[in-house]
Amino acid sequence: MSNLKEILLKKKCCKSIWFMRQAGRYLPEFRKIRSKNENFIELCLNAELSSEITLQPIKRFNLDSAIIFSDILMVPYALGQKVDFIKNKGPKLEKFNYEKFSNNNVEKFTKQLAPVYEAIRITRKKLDKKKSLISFVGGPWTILFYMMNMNQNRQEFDFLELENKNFEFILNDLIEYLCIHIENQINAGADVVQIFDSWAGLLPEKKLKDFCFKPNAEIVKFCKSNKIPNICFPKGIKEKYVDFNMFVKPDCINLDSYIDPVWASQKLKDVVIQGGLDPNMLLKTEEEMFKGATKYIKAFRDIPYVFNLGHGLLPQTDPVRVGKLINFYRNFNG
Ligand code: 1CP
Repeated sequence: MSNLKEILLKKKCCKSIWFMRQAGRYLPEFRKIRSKNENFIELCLNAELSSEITLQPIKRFNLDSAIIFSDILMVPYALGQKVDFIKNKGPKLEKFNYEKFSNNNVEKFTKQLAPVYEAIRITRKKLDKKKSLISFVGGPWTILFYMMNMNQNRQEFDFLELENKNFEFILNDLIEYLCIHIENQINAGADVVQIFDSWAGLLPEKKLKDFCFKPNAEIVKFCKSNKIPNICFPKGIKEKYVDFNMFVKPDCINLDSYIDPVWASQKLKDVVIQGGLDPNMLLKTEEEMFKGATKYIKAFRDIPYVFNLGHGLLPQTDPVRVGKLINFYRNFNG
């Protein structure tokens, strides 16, 4: 078995499996910790607990990689914007203030996130050397989306506002801070970084290049110049996955559930492919789940592929099912 870092750097064909949101609400051992820690940001800033949560799915399922328990919204938090997680409504950020934002500096930012780096150091010491520890950031557009509170009033948000020149400045500053966060996580002991551009699919086609392709390309360029294995996830951009892959050239690209795996195996070149299986498949019958997984395993039989989902594990997923899917994948010889 090779670890994820090696698979990404050498574009190796080799079995490897982990899940987005593997450290999360479907696990009773996570819910137990969560119930005693009401403030989600504070939980992410508790290095011991963050490390313990990161290792929970590894202990239970012996997955091939661990992903650090944190959140993409720790970056706006570290840039001085208050972040609240409202039950059943998702995250809510304090109104954006440009002056406050531009008063940030690298030292202050890094200091705010010190517990995340400490959690990585603790986890790396405890994690089997053969397994990769994955760090992550949000894509610049996705972070901007939350910083401008577009998630709370999506209907009202006028995409013409994207013409606003200030957005370009903010995006460029964000790219810098995101690269610093990546570098700090790698220096603390993470091996790989995943860039979650979860809201890329909301961008109008004519904005995709400026708000998604170019910012991701800058981050990937930074990663490559520092030999940091990287995974991009431009969720929801449909057939534009092809242009994204050619423009950004990441080491690995994560598919969402709308991308047909056979199409992807023919169209996405010179890249390791990851994920794709619809997390809803884990809520169906076992037979349907295995059939769904088989489609991905077969489509990517001859190219480097990392088994994962098209989005995070859902909170209502039965952990027993997760175990069955892992065994199915590991024992697959068809
Ligand atoms: O108990 C709870 O209520 C907290 C739920 C939770 C968890 C477990 C949130 C709130 N974040 C997380 C952890 C998290 N978030 C991880 C940890 C590692 C792992 O994967 O196991 C990661 C990688 C993220 C990344 C993240 N946060 C993304 C990108 C991936 C995606 O889901 O698209 C996004 C968009 C967020 C924002 C966020 N954090 C939490 C919520 C409810 C949201 C909003 C998501 C949405 O609006 O759908």
